[in-house]
Amino acid sequence: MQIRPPLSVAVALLIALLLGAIAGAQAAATITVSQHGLVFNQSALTLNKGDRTVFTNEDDVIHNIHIFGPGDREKDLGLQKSGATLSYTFGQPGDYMVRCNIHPSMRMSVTVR
Ligand SMILES: [Cu+2]
Repeated sequence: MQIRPPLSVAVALLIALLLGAIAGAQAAATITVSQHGLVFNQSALTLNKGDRTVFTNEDDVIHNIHIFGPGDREKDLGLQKSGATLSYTFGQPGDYMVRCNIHPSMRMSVTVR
């Protein structure tokens, strides 16, 4: 004769597995990077794939964020007026360089894991 666990035990195990899977999945974060005094407030940033970065322009001048990623991937976020915010989601793991096209000394590195 086969011994079978009661259905309630099987359901409880299934729920525990599902909750574990949900807890293990990392929610995407939003990180704010400010541009103030012609510098990024962080020189190096480590993010998880899918995290969103919000760039704020706290200067009185226009900036132009340009992102260079792995595999010659690049993205020009365009002109950013004083007080404006732009966001970018780093979708692929790798090493990125972020700079301002107008002020080339403004640079930061981003590592996406
Ligand atoms: Cu700039």
